[in-house]
Amino acid sequence: MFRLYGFFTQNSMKTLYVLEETGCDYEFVFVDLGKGEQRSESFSRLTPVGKVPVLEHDGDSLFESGAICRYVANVLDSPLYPASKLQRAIVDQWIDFFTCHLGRWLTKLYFEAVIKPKFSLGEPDLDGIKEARGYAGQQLTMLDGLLANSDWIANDALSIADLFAFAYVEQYRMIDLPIDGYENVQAWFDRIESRKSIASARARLPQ
Ligand SMILES: N[C@@H](CCC(=O)N[C@@H](CS)C(=O)NCC(=O)O)C(=O)O
Repeated sequence: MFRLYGFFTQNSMKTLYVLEETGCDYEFVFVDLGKGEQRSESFSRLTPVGKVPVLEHDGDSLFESGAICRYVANVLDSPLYPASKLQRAIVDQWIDFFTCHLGRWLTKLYFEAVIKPKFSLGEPDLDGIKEARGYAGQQLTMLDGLLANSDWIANDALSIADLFAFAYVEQYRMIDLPIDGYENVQAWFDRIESRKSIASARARLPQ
């Protein structure tokens, strides 16, 4: 059985969404970053980097949300990570894109709007916020164009790339960046959010 260690932020949510979507059996352990639980001795034994998410499986442990999502889908032979080499590379390309670009900017905005005030981490970085809003807007426009031609991000099928991207885009509600102006992104977002897996994953978090 899988055991996932995570928090309520985007990197953990990606992995929770993938686990739920596969329908597999797994245990979720909430690691409270606000209490510094990621620095505990027991957690440090699982990962050298002191960050969530971490997946334990068959006595081994893995960190990095992308590696975890791919591993889970791979082990379960899930169509969320297609077997075709090209289709797989297309899923990977979008995962990398979201990590390095749109997800990066949305996460910067989330950090400034939610994490900094919640954990008293200092004054807002106004230049950084302006830059992140600019790039996020450009990339949401690109994504809107892509989703005009397909319901899903890669290969015309739901994949880990959609769940990965969804975990970044859902931050829009907390960062004052409405997505209703991006009609196709909004429709894609609603399509994913209405899946049972999303509600089940969210229900795993402490309420
Ligand atoms: N690239 C990593 C990022 C992991 C990460 O930054 N996790 C944050 C929460 S979203 C964390 O554990 N922070 C706690 C810390 O750095 O002490 C991934 O995708 O898993």
